[in-house]
Amino acid sequence: MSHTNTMTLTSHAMPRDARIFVAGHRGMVGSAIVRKLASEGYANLLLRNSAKLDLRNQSNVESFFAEEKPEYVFLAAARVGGIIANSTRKGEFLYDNLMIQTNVIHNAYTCGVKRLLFLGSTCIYPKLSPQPIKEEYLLTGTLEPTNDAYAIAKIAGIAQCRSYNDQYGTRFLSAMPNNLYGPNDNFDLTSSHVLPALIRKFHEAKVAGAATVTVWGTGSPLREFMHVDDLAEASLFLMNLPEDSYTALLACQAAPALINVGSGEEISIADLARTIKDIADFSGELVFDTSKPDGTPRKLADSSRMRELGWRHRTDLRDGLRDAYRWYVENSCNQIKLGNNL
Ligand code: GFB
Repeated sequence: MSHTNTMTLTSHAMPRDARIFVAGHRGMVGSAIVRKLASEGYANLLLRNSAKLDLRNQSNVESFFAEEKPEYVFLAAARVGGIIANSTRKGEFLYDNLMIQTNVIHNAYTCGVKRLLFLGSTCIYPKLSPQPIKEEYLLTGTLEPTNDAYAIAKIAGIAQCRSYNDQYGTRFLSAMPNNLYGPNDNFDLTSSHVLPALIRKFHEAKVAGAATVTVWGTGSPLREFMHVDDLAEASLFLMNLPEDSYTALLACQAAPALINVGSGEEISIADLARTIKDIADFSGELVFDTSKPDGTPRKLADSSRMRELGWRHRTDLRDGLRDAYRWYVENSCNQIKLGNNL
């Protein structure tokens, strides 16, 4: 925790009583946004779980917007998952994400939502993009095949926000975070991302007195990680940007209405595994299963636009990993759940 994100303290586009819809509020990202909104005094939050409101259903979403009339929307609902879920369930990742975002973004337009923040991931950028990845590299090369269905859906969402801004004058912004972790992460080993998977694997191996833990792939890919509370803070920061800064982001010629939100904290999968091994106090060995895919070799976001606006992440990776490990141990009995934020 090293600095103050001053702009969040001095200007607020969203009044404290604004009607704010957090789509996907039970997922890791949505729940972090709800915590942050609540801590800042926003009391008029519109929250629906998927049993009450299936965001893939056009008429349900239409009725919800017509009845509740949200003024601001954080679109954190998505079908998400790690490398194996992404590569083996492409139909679900494409269909669910396209349906959710199409319905929410369209109804945000028809109901006159003032600002909408659409969240995706840095896997939307080309597999072999120059590093660090600037927003304008979108659609300049071939996607990583293990997550191309998810990426294509998210790119469609970015295009929808841009197209609606152009044609209808909406003020919708897309933010692309790097690999996130934190409370309410998905710890199911078949569908989770690497960080929660390793936390669970090392903890269970320690408890069982196992000799080894298996890490997928070669361990050489680099990933940039950020605590989800930092993304939640960035999301409010963007939603509360003063009008001129927000307008400049939407109008940015190189990459309109698109901004990266990263920490710059990059680490190889092997080093991540060693760090979590340490934190979990596991004394056995690592085994690399190279029959599993590595995915993209590197995806370090260039987050200089966020920094120029005055935002920086707060949580150092090692501190964040310790917190995430503690959270898992305290919640592991009831938090092993399936991988989606619907
Ligand atoms: O986090 P992860 O599943 O997804 O995997 P991506 C990152 C790297 O960690 C890959 C390795 O090289 C994995 O092979 N890895 C090692 C493991 N051990 C494990 C393990 O036990 N579980 C998992 N899951 N990985 C996803 C995309 O890409 O990242 C999504 O598929 C999204 O679309 C998300 O962008 C943020 O970082 O490769």
